[in-house]
Amino acid sequence: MAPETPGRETQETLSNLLREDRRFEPPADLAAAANVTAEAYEEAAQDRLAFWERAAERLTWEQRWETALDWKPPFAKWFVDGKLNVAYNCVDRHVEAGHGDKVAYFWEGEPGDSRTITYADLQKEVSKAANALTELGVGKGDRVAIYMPMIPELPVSLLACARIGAIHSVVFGGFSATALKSRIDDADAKLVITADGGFRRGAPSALKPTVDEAVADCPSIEHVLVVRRTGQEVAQTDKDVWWHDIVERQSAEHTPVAHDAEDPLFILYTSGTTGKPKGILHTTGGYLTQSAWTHHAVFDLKPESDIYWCTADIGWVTGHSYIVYGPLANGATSVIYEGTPDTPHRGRFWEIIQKYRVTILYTAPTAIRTFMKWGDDIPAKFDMSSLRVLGSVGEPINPEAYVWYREHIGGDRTPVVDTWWQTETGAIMISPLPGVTAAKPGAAMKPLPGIVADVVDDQAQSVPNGGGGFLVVREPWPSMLRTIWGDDQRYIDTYWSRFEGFYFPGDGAKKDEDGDLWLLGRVDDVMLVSGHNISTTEVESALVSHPKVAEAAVVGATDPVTTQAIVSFVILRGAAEEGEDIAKELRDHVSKTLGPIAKPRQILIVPELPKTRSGKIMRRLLRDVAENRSIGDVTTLADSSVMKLISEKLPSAASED
Ligand code: 6R9
Repeated sequence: MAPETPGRETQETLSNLLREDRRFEPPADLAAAANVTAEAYEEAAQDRLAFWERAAERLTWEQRWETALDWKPPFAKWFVDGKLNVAYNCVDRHVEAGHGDKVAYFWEGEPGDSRTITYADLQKEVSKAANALTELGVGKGDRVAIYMPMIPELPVSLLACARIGAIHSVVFGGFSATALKSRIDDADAKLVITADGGFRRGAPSALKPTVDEAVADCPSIEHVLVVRRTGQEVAQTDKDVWWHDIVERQSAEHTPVAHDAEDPLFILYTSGTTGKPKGILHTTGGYLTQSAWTHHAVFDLKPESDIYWCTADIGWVTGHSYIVYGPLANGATSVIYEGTPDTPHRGRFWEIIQKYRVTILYTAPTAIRTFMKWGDDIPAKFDMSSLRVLGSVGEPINPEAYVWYREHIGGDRTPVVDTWWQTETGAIMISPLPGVTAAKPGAAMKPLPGIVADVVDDQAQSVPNGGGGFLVVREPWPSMLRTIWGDDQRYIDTYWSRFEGFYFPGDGAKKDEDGDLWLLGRVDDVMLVSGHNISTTEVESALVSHPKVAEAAVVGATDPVTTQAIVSFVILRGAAEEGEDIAKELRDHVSKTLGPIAKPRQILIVPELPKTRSGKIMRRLLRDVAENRSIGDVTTLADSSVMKLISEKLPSAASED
C-alpha cells in the first residue's frame, strides 16, 4: 500500500533547509565554443514552438510537418503530418554524409572482449535485422519485447524495430519471468528478442531460461529470436530462432520508409509506487527531436571529437534516449559497456575512460556514492584527463557527491550537469547547460529552453523564491509521453489530475533565493515532522556532507509526539570505523547543518541500502523497518538479501534523547 503523503494534508509547502553557496562557472574554453548559448533561453521564451521547430529541423524529414503542436489537453500531437524514419536519422544519413567509417559504438564486453562498430557497420546490421523481423512476420505497429544483455545486438534490435515501424518494449534483463510475462501480455507482443545470457560479475548470467518460463504462457508470442553471447547451453523450443541463423543470411540492404511523426516508437514500462506497471508510450518525431537536441545541448556533444559514455542500461529510459536515439541522431561516437563497475576490479570504469579517451561521462548518483565509498585512491590511478563534461541522472545528487564527482573524476575542471527527467518525459527537462550555467552542486538549476516548469503549492500557486512545493510542467513538450498503453484514463488520472492543466511528475522541488531549482525526491517520501514538511533528500544530503558518510537514506516513521520522526540509514565511507559515538556525531551534524527540526531520531549504520535495479533507493522498505512492520513487496529490489542485512542491524539501533 502506498504511504500517505503528509504534504497533502497541510497547506504548508516543503521546508527549505539546505543552504549551498558553492558555484562552478563554466570553463572559459567550453563556454566560448559551446553548442548552445544563453540566447537559446530568450529565443525559446519568445516563441517556444518556433524554437522546437528549429530543433526538429536538425533531423531529416521526408515530409515536413504542417503544424508544430496540436494540443487537446492532456493529449498532444507534435509536428503534425510530418514523416520521418528514426533509423534513417540515426544511421543512414550519417553514412550518406560520408561518415560511414566513423565509429558509432566502441563496445566493451565484461570479460575484456571488444567490438568496434562504425556507422556503415550499423547500417548493415540494422538492415539485416529489419529484413529478419519482416521475415518473422513482424510489421508496422506490431509490438516486440526485447530482453537482452548490453551487447551491440540490443541497439541494433531497437533500430530495426524503429526502421520498420514496429513498437519495441525493452524489459530490463534483471527482471523476473513474471515481470516479463506481464509486460508481454499487456503489450500483446508478437516476438521476443533475447540472448542465451550476458556476462555479469565475472560469470555468464543466463537470460533464455527466464524467457522460456515467461513465454510458455504467452499465446501472443510467435517467435523468440536468440542471440548467442555466452555460449551457454539453452533449451530449444519450437518458437526459437537463432539470430546467427536468420539475421546473418539477410540482405544488408533495406530501404527505410518514413513513418508519421505521431506513430508509436516504443513502450517502456515503469513500475510506479503501486499496482500494475504503466506502459509509457512514446512516439516518433517529437521524441527524436528532444532526445537529440538535449543530447547536443546538455552534453555539448561535438560529434567530430567527443567520445561519449552513458553507463545506464538500455533497459531504462536513460539508455533509450542517451545511448541509442539521442547520440546516434547526433552522429556521436559512444562507448557501451556490458558489465558491472567492479569486474574484474573496482577501477573498471576509469580504465575504460582511459582506454577510449572518453570525454563525456553520464552516470547516476548511486554509482557516484558507491565510488566514494570504495575510496579516492581507485580513480586516482587512472588517466582521465580526456573528460570535459560529466552528467548525473536518476536521483537527486547530494552536493557532496557532486563535488566528489567533479574533483575526483573530473579533475576539478569539468562541469557537472545534474539532469532531471523521467521515463514519462522522454528526454531531459531541467538541467544546467555546461557552457552557460554557473552550476550549484546538487541543483538541476533551470528548465531547459523550450520547457516550462515551475514549483507550486497545494493550491497550484507558484511558490516564491526560497519556497518549496510540487514540481509541475506547465506546457507540453515534444518528447512527452502520449498516454499509458491501452489506458488513457490512467494517463489522465496519474499525471494530469493533481493540478488542473499541469503535468505533475510526482516530485517535490524548491526554488532557492535565485529562483534555481532543486529536486527533493518523490512527494510520497516527504516527511511531516512537527508540522514541517521535510524532504528526505535534504536530510540525506546533510548526512552525506559528513566526511565519514558514503550514503544515506532517510524515512519518516510514525511518532506519537512529532507525527513522524526522522530515521536514517547510513553507510560509512571505506576508512570510517563504526564507533560508539558515530550516531550522536551524525545527529548533531544534521542539526547543525539543517537546524534542530531535521535532527534524526535514530541513526542506523548499515552495510547496504535497498535499491531498485536502476539504482534508486526504496524508502518504502526502510519505512517498514523503521516502523517495525514486516517488510513489504521486495520483488523490484536489485538484491533481496539486503533487507535481511538491514533488519539484523535493528537491535543495535542507536536511538538517543
Ligand atoms: C531518467 C530517469 C524518474 C524519477 C524522477 C525523479 C528521479 C531522475 C533526477 C531525479 C532528482 C535528478 N530523478 N533524475 N531526481 N534529480 N537529476 O531516472 O527516469 O527511471 O523514470 O525515474 O527519478 O524522482 O521522477 P525514471
